[in-house]
Amino acid sequence: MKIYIDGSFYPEPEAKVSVFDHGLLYGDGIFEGIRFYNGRVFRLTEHLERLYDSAKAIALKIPLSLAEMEEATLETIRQNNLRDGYIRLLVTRGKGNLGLSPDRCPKASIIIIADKIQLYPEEKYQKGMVMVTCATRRATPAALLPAVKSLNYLNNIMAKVEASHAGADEGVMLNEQGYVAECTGDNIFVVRRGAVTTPPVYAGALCGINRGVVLDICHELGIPTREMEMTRYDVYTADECFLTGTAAEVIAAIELDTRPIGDGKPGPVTQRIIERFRAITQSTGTEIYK
Ligand code: PXG
Repeated sequence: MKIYIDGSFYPEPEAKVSVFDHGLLYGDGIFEGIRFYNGRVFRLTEHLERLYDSAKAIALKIPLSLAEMEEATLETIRQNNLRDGYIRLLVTRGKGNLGLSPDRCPKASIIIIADKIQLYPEEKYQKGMVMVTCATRRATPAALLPAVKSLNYLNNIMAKVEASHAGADEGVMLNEQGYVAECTGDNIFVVRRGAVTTPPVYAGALCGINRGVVLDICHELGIPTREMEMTRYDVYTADECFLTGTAAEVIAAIELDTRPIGDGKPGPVTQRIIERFRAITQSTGTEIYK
């Protein structure tokens, strides 16, 4: 495997960062997770735009233009001869000293890893995911902006730990007010009487790229959509529930806090959306090998 670091490619054992990198010392940095399918990168521009927005929000200057970043990303996939896989793109504050101020970090570091994707087991796609509500709340925007895809993921990781200790596949995270924000690494949707609802981004969700793709699919299929605050009640009493994210794509969720959602099986609206989603991922995107 060849990994991009600051303009050069390194074999995996030699792909290393400084122990003084503030990405490591303080979680000071941002990232993206991006999929490529069938020789095409899915929604590459949208992911890169979100990366540059995250950078702006944390006052981080990325030393490449968006076009240069796009080329570096494509070249990393080419160097690894892959057609299907996953990209992890990181921009850290770079090397500094032991003080937390980024003033001593002269240049941000860019790391791009292209790898095969580790998917959820096929059984989860057939049967759907079991979820619990986490006691760990989504970080409030007053403390850490949830729209920034930062390297500071401890909030979500603690929620993930809760979910897995409870024997569930995913955890539902609430915001400070107790409204549903999202899951630990996925956005959440419910279906009720044929209409699709997802929490608004201001409820504490990341503005997921696949969330946007699914809203577009619903419009195309004539399925009504709403972005509305939701409580656990709305999930307990939904006909269907599904999650979206780069790793999971679109996956049904069939239980929350021991209550089956609908009949406890992946529902027909979810299935229609999954079918359309798969067709779009296979047929659109930025060509890697031109
Ligand atoms: N919410 C959060 C908190 C995320 O981290 C999503 C929603 C979905 O966004 P996209 O743009 O991917 O549709 C994410 C992204 C993993 C993993 O291994 C998942 C993400 C990030 C890093 C790792 O499951 N999810």
